[in-house]
Amino acid sequence: MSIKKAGGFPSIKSTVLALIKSKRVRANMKNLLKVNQTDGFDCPGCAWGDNKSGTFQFCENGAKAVAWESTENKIGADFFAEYSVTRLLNQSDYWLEYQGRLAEPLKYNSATDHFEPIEWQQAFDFIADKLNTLAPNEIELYTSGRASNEVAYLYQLFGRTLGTNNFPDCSNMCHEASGVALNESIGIGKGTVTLEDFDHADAIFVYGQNPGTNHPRMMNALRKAARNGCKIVSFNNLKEVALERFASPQDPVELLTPAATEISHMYLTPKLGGDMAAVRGMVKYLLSIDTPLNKPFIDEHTQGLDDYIKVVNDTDWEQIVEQSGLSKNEIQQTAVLFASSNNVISTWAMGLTQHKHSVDTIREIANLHLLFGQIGHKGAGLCPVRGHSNVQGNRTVGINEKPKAEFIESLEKEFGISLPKQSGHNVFHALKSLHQRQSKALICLGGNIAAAASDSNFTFEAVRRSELNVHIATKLNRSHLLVSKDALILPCLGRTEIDRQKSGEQAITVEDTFSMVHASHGGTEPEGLNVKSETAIIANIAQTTLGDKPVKWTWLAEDYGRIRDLIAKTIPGFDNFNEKIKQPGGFYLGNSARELKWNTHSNKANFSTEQLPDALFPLEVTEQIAKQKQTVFTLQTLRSHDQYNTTIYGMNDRYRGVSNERKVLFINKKDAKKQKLADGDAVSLTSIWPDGVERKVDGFKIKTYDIPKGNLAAYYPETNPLVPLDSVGDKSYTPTSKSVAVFIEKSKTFIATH
Ligand SMILES: Nc1nc2c(c(=O)[nH]1)N[C@H]1C(S)=C(S)[C@@H](COP(=O)(O)OP(=O)(O)OC[C@H]3O[C@@H](n4cnc5c(=O)[nH]c(N)nc54)[C@H](O)[C@@H]3O)O[C@H]1N2
Ligand SMILES: Nc1nc2c(c(=O)[nH]1)N[C@H]1C(S)=C(S)[C@@H](COP(=O)(O)OP(=O)(O)OC[C@H]3O[C@@H](n4cnc5c(=O)[nH]c(N)nc54)[C@H](O)[C@@H]3O)O[C@H]1N2
Ligand SMILES: [Mo]
Repeated sequence: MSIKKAGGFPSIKSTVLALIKSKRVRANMKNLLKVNQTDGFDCPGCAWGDNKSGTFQFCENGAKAVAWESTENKIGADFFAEYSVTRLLNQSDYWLEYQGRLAEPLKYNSATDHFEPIEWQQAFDFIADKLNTLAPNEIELYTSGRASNEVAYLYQLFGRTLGTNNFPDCSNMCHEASGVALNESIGIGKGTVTLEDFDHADAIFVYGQNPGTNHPRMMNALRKAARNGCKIVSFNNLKEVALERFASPQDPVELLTPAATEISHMYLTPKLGGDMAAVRGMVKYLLSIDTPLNKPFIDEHTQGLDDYIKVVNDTDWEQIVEQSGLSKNEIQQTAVLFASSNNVISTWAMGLTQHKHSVDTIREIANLHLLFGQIGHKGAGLCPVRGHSNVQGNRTVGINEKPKAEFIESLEKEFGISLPKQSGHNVFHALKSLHQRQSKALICLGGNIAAAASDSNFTFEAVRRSELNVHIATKLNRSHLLVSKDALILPCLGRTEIDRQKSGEQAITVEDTFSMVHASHGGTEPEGLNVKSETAIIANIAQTTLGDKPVKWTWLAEDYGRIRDLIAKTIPGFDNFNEKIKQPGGFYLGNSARELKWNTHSNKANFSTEQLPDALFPLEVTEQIAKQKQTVFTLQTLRSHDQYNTTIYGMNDRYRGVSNERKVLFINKKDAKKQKLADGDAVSLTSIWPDGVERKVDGFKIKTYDIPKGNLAAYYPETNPLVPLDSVGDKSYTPTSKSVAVFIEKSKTFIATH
């Protein structure tokens, strides 16, 4: 069935179903009313901002996240006595998390192959003893972007005091390319706009992003803008229904009738990886018709224009059209719209960041903004829309394998110790190092590194080879089960729960996509759970490992305000931190580029001057593709409507018309016909990479779809076995999850798909 609009009544229905599934309808109704409210908690869903207006501030997918965390189901000693690790490994990701909240600390017993309960202090002693036998560079400290500022700050201080900058984090697989690109172009790795700017834009360009599913609250901003006459231009490889027509669940007419708001004024479907060519084409056209550039802005604030213009002139239209997959006419129309608008915002997400040439693509968008001075004024700017709810805050407070020298100096001054300055490991280097057994301990502050990272066979083995694995988590997942020797699971409080420490109830803080920092207080009791807060867990591990060096860790965790005082002393922008979070809505951290201050080497905003890439893939892969007998496609791996990254809430992808299925392969009708495939046929996918390793997944069902010829789409994490670990973005090391070279074959045997 084709879906005509996103949002509307089915969203409400799906919200209610999620509450029922949690078996705590009443408590979670209460929870939902507290989401993103001044006295409530920050939605554990995405990092979109909110205006704390007093009306509903949650969306269908935020409700799923809340209900998933705040479930009645629990797993503890009995569950783990029943299931061996080997048995659990045979279960799906969905099944593992669905069993419920992790209810007590556990340690793996390799003799019995079961996790068994352990006392908290024994767990801390065990971890400390092991860490104290290792060299600092043998320890990997992973973070997923849900951790609060307070725990993230303690965590980085702990790692650095141990002597390492090995902080692989989910950003490495996510918006790393945005950070690298924006730092080089405008001197700060964050977006320059605020939520309010969306009310003042007269054009919004949305690249490679599916907000209807992944940032549903962004749909409210887009809907409002569209209704006010703002022109929205979507660049997306797929026709995502929410970007076409959206019905607000808060508007009675749109809720109950077929009415909806048309979101996109123009909708372009470039080929995978074709956005840089599209934007280059826009600039080329505008230069060719002598469009007046913003000369005063360019002269005062930028450098490198002449070289950029030369590169643009040297790029020919043939290459632009071929690589973008768009017509010259489409490109010209969007260009005119950009240049004729007073205030333009560009937003993007994984469709831009997970390619080989992602950094150059994002810099090309920055170039376009610089040409017209579309940055640093109301309603204009660059907006990478972040994923995890506090992934941006984690970076701000020091989760970074390549810390800036000033930050390390500031910590050294405050704590009177010497800290490591050389770069540590990102996810790519951490997995390589674990695989080579050079790293020996993996501590995970949340997340699911094994399922989230690419090249599943290699990655699973890398995690399994670690001598010590420590997972601080709310729900059981695959990473916890990849054990050989010593492994511990330390269960923690979730965002929705009350966090009591010695000084009383605690608030944590988070930073959204718009650099707004605010407090979050959980509201429900963690009934029947022997859990600790993440902050308390990290403080105890640090205290047991390091003693009071350089701080009394557990004393800090008795009152999170003490941690915030340290953040205020060592990180710019946080003065009076404890006072400022009392303001409703929190406070704005500021953004240098928005103020037209450029923290780059040149002290100016820099035009980038890169050629278009010769191909989406490295030369060796391109050569191999040329020799291939089968037709080679480019596959993107993406999210369904019923998942949060590796957490699978259900088997439907409502907006794309998929139900009860996750192993689906979206393919153009003509491509399917050529391959003699029909809807429902089962196929295998094999990726192409020049290392002789077979990377294959099987049992994916064909679904013909509106997608450019030569491109495919399928869900992650099921497709992660196909993404070679070495296939990463230039300068960013982000896995190229949106461009994998693959060929398809009919499945030889019937395979049950879930
Ligand atoms: N409910 C829910 N919310 C989430 C998440 C979740 O899993 N579930 N994940 C969170 C996280 S960590 C993140 S990073 C974000 C992710 O948010 P998104 O980036 O929206 O996530 P994806 O599903 O990867 O979608 C990528 C989109 O880009 C398009 N695309 C892919 N390749 C290209 C390309 O080359 N060019 C163009 N123009 N388009 C392309 C795809 O068709 C798709 O619409 O969402 C966050 N919010
Ligand atoms: N092929 C492919 N791979 C991708 C992507 C893609 O688009 N395609 N996207 C990438 C992106 S953008 C990202 S961000 C990464 C995500 O990588 P991760 O952040 O590592 O993965 P998540 O699935 O978000 O982590 C889910 C787990 O977090 C734990 N958890 C949930 N809430 C809490 C909490 O409050 N505290 C703690 N301590 N633990 C909690 C639960 O145990 C749950 O199982 O995946 C990346 N991988
Ligand atoms: Mo992400």
